[in-house]
Amino acid sequence: MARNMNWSLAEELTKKMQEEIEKIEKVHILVVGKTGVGKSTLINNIFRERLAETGIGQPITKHLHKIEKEGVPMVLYDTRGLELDAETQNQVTSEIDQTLEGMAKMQQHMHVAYYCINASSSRIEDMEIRLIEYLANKMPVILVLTQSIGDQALKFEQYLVNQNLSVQAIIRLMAQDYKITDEFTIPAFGLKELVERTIGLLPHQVHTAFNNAQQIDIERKSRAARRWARRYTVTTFGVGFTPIPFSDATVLVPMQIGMMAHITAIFGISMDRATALGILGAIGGTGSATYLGRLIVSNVVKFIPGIGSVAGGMISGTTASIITTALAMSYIEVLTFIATAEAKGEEVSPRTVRKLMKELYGQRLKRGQNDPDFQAAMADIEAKKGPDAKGTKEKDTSHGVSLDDEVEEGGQKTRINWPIWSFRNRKR
Ligand SMILES: Nc1nc2c(ncn2[C@@H]2O[C@H](COP(=O)(O)OP(=O)(O)O)[C@@H](O)[C@H]2O)c(=O)[nH]1
Ligand SMILES: [Mg+2]
Repeated sequence: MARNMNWSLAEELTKKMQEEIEKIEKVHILVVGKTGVGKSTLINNIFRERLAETGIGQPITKHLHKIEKEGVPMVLYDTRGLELDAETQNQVTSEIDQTLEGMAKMQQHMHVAYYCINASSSRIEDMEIRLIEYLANKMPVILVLTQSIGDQALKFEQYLVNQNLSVQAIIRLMAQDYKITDEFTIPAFGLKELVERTIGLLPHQVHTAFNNAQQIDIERKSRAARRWARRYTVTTFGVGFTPIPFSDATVLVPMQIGMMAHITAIFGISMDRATALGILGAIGGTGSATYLGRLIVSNVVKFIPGIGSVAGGMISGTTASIITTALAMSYIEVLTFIATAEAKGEEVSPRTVRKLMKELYGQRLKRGQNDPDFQAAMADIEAKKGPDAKGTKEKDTSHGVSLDDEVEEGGQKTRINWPIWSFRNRKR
């Protein structure tokens, strides 16, 4: 089999992944705090890709650095050399003003600021309070107590709560395991709470970007991807899906490539071509699209119980949706596995990915119509078709690819009930 053919399909998949990422509206986050408090450590641990080390850092003003990385739909603004003398503070605030103005011209917003204070310092200077108040007039601010240890940090937090600062939350955390002695290490904590609070404050249109960039709540990434995949199946194979002629099964291939690319973008993971190739290999696609199309019919379909052969030379909508659901959901399981390993700093070989994908996809195909995810999608389709279709149609899914992150599977809202920052004092 021509090896470059394999590569070309893998290349197409990774190219589509990039295109999907580029469609996501970026989230902009400002990280403020004195040198050494732990801003870089926070950034490297909360977001994937160790951004503070590997991202492209670019000075935009004397004290502000912009950190970006291709494939991560986020822009970080990191303060450097922040001292709290009056002069530096004036400089910093005017630099932030200037940056915000520049962003406004490009219809961008600073969505949230993390103001970082080292918890063990146990004090906050007047200058810092002024800086926080200044920021809070421009954007929602979360006060992050870094390197928090024990009662001392707890007391400091209590003290800060009593200060009634204009912040949306105060979060104590340890961004990275902290070794005290050879025998004793304080494990990292608090990052998940920071992720939740942040999402509660972010405007809806950048939830996808933030969820993509964070590496703390993998479950949330997986949920968002599953939600999208389920809707995708419903809208693609729902009302009026016509059976595909046997010979045209190749139409499924570009569709599935597109679907996998979209899932990757929602989930947020960087995938190299070797891994993409492993995944395609696992689903039978180590050849051209035509080859994969034939495989879908001759190999995949025979796995699915109760279908066996392809009746009348056609693949039914049901069969196509079993295949699609199996592919989407097993793919998300594989991404979950990779992301979990990567968050722990472990690498996953393309071989392992290929093996896992093959196993999970095969399991789902064998379950066929008994796969719970397939049944859930079918239930959604029935609900859409039913006589009470009006009642269930409160959400327009006609475009099918909403990136909505708020409606949980099962329909409950998960939005955190956190006070929404009001644009008070905003005169412009
Ligand atoms: N173990 C551990 N060390 C931390 C943490 N936060 C900061 N540090 C340490 O504090 C020092 C300064 O942190 P850094 O992130 O570079 O601070 P920045 O100047 O605000 O970016 C580094 O040596 C870090 O290892 C943390 O959460 N855990
Ligand atoms: Mg730093």
